[in-house]
Amino acid sequence: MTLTIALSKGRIFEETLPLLAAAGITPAEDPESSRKLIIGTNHPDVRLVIVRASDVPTYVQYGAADLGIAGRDVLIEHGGAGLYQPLDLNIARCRMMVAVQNGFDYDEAVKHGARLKVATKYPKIAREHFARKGVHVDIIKLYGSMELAPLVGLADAIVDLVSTGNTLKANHLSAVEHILDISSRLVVNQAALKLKYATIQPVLDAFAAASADNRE
Ligand code: PRT
Ligand code: MG
Repeated sequence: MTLTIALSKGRIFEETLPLLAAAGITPAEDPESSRKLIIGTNHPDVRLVIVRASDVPTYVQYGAADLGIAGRDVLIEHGGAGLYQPLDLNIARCRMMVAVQNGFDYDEAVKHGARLKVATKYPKIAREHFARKGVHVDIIKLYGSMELAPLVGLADAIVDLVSTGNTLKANHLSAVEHILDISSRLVVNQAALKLKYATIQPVLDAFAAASADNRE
């Protein structure tokens, strides 16, 4: 029975390689240099499909992939329908933060009760965060480079992922609130888990054992 695993290029692929190795799976090609979207492995029955990070839950939800790896950010925005999420892999870790331009008085803006303009790729997370705080916001949906928005007057604040903090710093922004800790999780199609249990379970076990090393 063929097992299809959905992964995104870049940090998730890089950090998943050791987990795949622990399960005895070696990709036949490097997606960074290959233009192929379907990549075989040393296992005749295991293939990887390379998709946008935010598309991974969708491929798994509809069963086009049996397994996938996606950030908690992506999973919250997707909603998680049809997905079993058995394992936090503790890879691609970062924090979801609120950030503003240096010198912008965020506490005052929030206290003042005026509507805050918030630019983000994560409207659901942002909306829920400000609703919990009782702050009125206008959410401006962007698809990338949120850091630019406050610099050109598109927004008062951004909700974005931060890992080293270098991108904020380089753009004269500061983090003012920590919303969530983010890491990537294994997601499994619920029907595939039943139908392909014998193939999937050993992969789950290998990933669980290998990812235990990622815990602090
Ligand atoms: O890049 P693309 O638009 O195709 O998709 P993507 O950005 O969703 O994919 P990718 O591969 O960049 O990220 C995949 C997952 O990695 C995300 O869903 C997160 O769960 C996780 N992750 C971990 C991060 C980061 N760290 C991260 N630092 N995703 C994005 N960033 C970006 C952040 O948005 C900001 O622009 O890196 C910048 C900040 O980094 P620092 O180190 O300067 O703070
Ligand atoms: Mg990216």
